[in-house]
Amino acid sequence: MTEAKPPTISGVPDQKTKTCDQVGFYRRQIEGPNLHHRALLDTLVLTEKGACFQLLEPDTQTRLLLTVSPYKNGAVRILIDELQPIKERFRVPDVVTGERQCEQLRVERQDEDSVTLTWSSGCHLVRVWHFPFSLEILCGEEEVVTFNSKDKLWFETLQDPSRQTSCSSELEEDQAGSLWKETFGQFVDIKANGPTSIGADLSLHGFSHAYGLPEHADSLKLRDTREGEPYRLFNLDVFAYELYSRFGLYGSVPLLVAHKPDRTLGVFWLNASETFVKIHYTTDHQDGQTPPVKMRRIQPQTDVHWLSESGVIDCMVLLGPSPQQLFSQYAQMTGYQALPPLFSLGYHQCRWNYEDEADVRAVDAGFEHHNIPYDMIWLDIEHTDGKRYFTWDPVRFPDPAGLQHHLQQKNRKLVVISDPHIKVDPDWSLYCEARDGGHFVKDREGQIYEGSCWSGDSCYLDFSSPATRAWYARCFALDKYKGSTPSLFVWNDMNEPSVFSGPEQTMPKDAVHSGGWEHRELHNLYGFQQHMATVDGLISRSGGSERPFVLSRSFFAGSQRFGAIWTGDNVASWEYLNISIPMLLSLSVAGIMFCGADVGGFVQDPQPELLVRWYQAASLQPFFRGHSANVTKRREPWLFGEEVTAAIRTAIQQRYCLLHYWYTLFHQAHTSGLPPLRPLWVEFPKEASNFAVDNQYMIGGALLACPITEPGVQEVNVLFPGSGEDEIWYDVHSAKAYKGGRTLSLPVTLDTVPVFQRGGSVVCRSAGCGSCTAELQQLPLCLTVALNSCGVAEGELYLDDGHSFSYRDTKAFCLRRFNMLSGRLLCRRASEEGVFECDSVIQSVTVMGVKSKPAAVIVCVSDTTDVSAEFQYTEDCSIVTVTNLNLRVLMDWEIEIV
Ligand code: NBV
Repeated sequence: MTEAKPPTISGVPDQKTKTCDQVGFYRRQIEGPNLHHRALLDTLVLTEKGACFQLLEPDTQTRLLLTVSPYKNGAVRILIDELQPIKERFRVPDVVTGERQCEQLRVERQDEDSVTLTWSSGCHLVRVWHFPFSLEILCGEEEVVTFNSKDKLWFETLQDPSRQTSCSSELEEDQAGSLWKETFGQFVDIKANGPTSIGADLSLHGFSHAYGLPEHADSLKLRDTREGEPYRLFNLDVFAYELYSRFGLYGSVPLLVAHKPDRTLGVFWLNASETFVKIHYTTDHQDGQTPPVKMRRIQPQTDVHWLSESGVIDCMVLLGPSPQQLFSQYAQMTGYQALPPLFSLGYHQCRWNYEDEADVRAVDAGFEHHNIPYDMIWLDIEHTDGKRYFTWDPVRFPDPAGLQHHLQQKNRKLVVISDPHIKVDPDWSLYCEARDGGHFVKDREGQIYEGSCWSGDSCYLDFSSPATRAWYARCFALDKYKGSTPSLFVWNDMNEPSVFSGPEQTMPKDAVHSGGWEHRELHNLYGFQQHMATVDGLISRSGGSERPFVLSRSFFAGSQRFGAIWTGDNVASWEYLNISIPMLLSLSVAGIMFCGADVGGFVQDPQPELLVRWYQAASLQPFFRGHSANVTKRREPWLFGEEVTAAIRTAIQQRYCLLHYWYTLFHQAHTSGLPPLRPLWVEFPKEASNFAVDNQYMIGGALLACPITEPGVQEVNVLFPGSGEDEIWYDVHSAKAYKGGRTLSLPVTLDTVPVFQRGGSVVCRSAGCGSCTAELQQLPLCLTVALNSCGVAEGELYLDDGHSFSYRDTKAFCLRRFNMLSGRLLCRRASEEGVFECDSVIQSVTVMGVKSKPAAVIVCVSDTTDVSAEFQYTEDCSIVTVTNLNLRVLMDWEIEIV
């Protein structure tokens, strides 16, 4: 039996992952001959799916079929496959949702050099050049994107394996990379289909900022990769990952978002095999040559070169032009963010491991005792019987249902880990069921693949199979999962998948999945599909009525539909706290919006100051969980003395007070695709000075967060975006107003987290924080109205039961809008839809930016007579606070400041 230990746990990353030049297909494409494709324009056919034509590469006589499909939502899909493959090539399933409606294409011009196609009443054009082949997308007069502008199109066609013998001796170890067999250390990868790689380049005209492509521990703005490694998208378990690196981490989203003042653009490369992305920013014609007329384009330019190991070229260009439209186009393609249950937006307390039931109860009591709100407590792998997921250690957790009831009485929940590796144990019914049901991945010989992980020798569930997913989902049924109750939720870890005995600590690429597909085809989809199955399981166990909560470490494009993800095994250091911000912003830009980093750092012990700063930062991020490794010291918030406890308590309490705002932002994400966490350029798209900022961000459209991520800080530089004349920012604690368009150095203490509310917004908070979200839902609300320079402000509040699907099934929700204009604040319905009964009341309204003391404040509730309200005016910060209101959120009312 293999010992269940990962290859390193020392905190020092070791060199077991590949660099790009250790990857055969990458070398082949980079070092390979230049191929010059021709578009055979006379093969053009227009169908309801778009325009199809053939491409020919004369040297290799490769014939490809290109389909270009403009969609009604402003996306253009470029799909290239072999014209006549000897067998089907892999196409990524389950990611792109729903049927797309294609625009009707018309030929506008055609000659022997090019054909110009148009749609959308002539506003958009696609021009295809015969030789060298390139495809330009134009919006009006503006050339936005050119596909194959650098002639990097690469397509290794499937070959008859019988050719393998003749080729292997000459080519096996040569410079061009191994075609049928590749070795890495002691690992041998046998390629049943030989070389299958693909690649293409796109030039993005006028752009000099690109983002997205998670997951990497690096800056928000993607770097020019001419120096160093390209960005690698290959899901791996990397303990204590290296910082400022382009090596792949746990998840991948092949979406690159480029932004310039008048356009946001996306390139979505739908491929789940190992992928590299090279980025090259050009500011002007650096080679000093004047380009030919056909090539005369706006500078700067961003060239993006995608290289993947297999599959087809499936590339979607999302044309924006606004950031909002881009996010909506991407969400229409890959799905909207799931609306999380409200409790999952609260604070989560985790540790590897809480030892036993008594330990969990004691930690739970600690939160009560120290008056710190929280919603969910987590159990790691040791809660199981010998790392058999879906079981409980009989000694440490003899009464798991009793434990869940205990927590549930206080409206708190338990989360347990469920990894994808299944212990080889013929005496365990779950293993036998999976084996007999054909639910495990096979090796290249057709035997069940065995690797080692926490449970020792293990098999890996084949989540690519719908039957396996259905079987796995059923494992979460309350009657099947002994000791589970409806208040138990799930965490999928190690799902890259992590295989201690595998190459790069993952599954060999020649392992075989259902349908005979090699693992190489779908590697980056493994965690996504486990997440998908787990979510189905939780939904089904409630008969479809309750929203699930599942955290996954691995992810792919579309994982936002399932739940939350976190950034894995970070380290308790200031650098990791610092990098968590760009990492979460990159995830958010790429649609993975419910994301967070382990508070305090998973590996090693944080100093108290770091722990406090981490709590403060994470309380302003979507998924908020404290977690620590087994070998670290215990770090529940009350273990570091009263000053630290108080600071952590304040951070968590403030998070709870703001939860209605977060929940409203998640409703917005769920319906519009806009992420709750936004880089500054999303809200201030015209201000180039903020395009590379990644230590500050917006929470929704109203709050500017500047977490402190350095030790001993007494002053912090805050960039206030917006134009100085019009933009006003109010400190959320002191109400002090600052003008936009400048950077100021502001004093801070250990208790300070600089957060500012944008003039023009209305934010809803709760009057208290409660001990968990269920209590919070009972509390009255307070509005903070931040006036802009015209005395105007607006905001929304979304409410529903916080846990079920009735918001969707019976429209049991309400969306209210608050509008302040000419001294009158109106509360009205923001959506025609929605019938939700609730007693929530607005208890107080604070208006910031009121220049002089009002004579009176009058409240008018529909159909009743006006009454004067109690108010205070604070002159030095120009605030009016109206108290004792008790205005029902569901009613229409007005408050007039006279
Ligand atoms: O299950 C143990 C840990 C878990 O606590 C952590 O959050 C995961 O990222 N898990 C990784 C496995 C081992 C890490 C060394």
